[in-house]
Amino acid sequence: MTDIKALLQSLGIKDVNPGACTGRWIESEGGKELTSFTPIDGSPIAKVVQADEAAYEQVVETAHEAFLTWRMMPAPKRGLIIRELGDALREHKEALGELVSLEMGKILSEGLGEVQEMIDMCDLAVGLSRQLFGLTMHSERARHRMYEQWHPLGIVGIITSFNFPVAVWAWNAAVAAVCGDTMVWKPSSSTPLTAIAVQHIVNEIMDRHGLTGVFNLVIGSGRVIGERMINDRRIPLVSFTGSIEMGRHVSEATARRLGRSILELGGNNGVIVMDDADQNLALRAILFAAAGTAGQRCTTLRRLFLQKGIAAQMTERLIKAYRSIPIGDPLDESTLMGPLVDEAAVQAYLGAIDLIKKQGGEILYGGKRIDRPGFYVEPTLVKAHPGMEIAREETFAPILYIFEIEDVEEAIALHNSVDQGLSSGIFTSNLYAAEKFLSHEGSDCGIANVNIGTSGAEIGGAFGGEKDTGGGREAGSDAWKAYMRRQTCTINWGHELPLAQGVHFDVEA
Ligand code: UN1
Repeated sequence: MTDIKALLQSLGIKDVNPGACTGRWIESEGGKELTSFTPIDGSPIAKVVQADEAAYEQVVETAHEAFLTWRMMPAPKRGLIIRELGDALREHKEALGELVSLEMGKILSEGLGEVQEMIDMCDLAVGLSRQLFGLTMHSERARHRMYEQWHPLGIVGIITSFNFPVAVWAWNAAVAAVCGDTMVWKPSSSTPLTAIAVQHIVNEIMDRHGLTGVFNLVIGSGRVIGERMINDRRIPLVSFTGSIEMGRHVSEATARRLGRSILELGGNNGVIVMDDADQNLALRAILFAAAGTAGQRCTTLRRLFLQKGIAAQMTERLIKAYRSIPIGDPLDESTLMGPLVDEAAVQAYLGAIDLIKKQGGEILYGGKRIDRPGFYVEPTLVKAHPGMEIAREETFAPILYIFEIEDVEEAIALHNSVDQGLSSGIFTSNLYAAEKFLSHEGSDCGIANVNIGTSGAEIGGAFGGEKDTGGGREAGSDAWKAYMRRQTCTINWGHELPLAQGVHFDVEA
């Protein structure tokens, strides 16, 4: 059994913690207290005094001041600081991973995996710090040189969700930092303690270098602090992870002031299993993608399309496997499915189950709350039909809708018929089906996999989705470009002034 007190202490967390930090912790006299509860049994862990107006102002002012010096440090030197952050995260991996499990409820192996994802991001950002490349172009004018370069942008607002309370911060923070930006992080009010723990780790490194204001934290409600951030002209970019509804609001607010946003919103991810698939492989992938993290990933598998030749057999095997998923305390090593995050999540699950029944879905397995303290529900399998409205929505819980399909064409059409477009997969050994799925006639998602489930993406690729998922990209590939401003430069090193497009404008001068 974990000694919670010792764990919290080792990460710098007190009974009551200030909710704002620039490197120095800021007390908020007018701040309301927020209690963090563990979903394991619903008991309180520790408290945070949320940032008040004055604290928010101080944080943004400091982040702006810090930007003016941070951007002057050469990018590879900024990379060295992120290398130290990666090292510190390696040291704290066990404790921080455990805190993620305690505060958010995912199983320990996934909590540790999340910290690993942060470490991987730091490594990627270190390499990136020497690769913030721009292109050169051939100018159409003689003795002209044309190229583009990337400059730091300013303050990045990072608004994260409870389900990946630390990894998604790292996707943004590690990249933003090497790009020369400073940042203000508003974590989910359900997971303030993991954010405080990360801030303590960051502070130690920045202290060593005599730096403040690069990595900043403000804990407060979306209605107060989130609203301030998205409307704040001093924050040129807001990276938001959360619901489609909130994302639309963030997009509108930032667009109104011609700011930028990176949106990582809801998914309604699907997997197609063809008759020729390796069924064992498919089964394992489906289980992790649908029941892993108790269905609370934006990449969670929610819709399964089984080709008719294997549909009955696969469904039977799934029901059998669902029966044997060990559910319980996420810190217990034998557990594979922990609780939902809170009571509201349980109510949303129960509400969806009601609608499933009303809309003609058949519950094949699960559908009930588990009778124990905390927020546990049964992973649920539903025999669904295409007319079911509820299957078009993202319910953040372990509910998997199963559809039977004739062929790959029908499967892709059904798969693409929802509003969201995050992650997708097909299981097949047929080249035609696999390539069709990956082609522009295929999956309309930001992520498309063959013989792999929908969740558990590596950080090396750009992460994000299309349609109502918001279009943002984070983490690897060239996602860094969103955190910088592009400048196109043309230099005339000759003694003539030719104009582009062959225009003449000759005046005696
Ligand atoms: C999320 O659920 O918001 O691909 C992010 C995955 C993880 C990230 C999920 N690497 O499932």
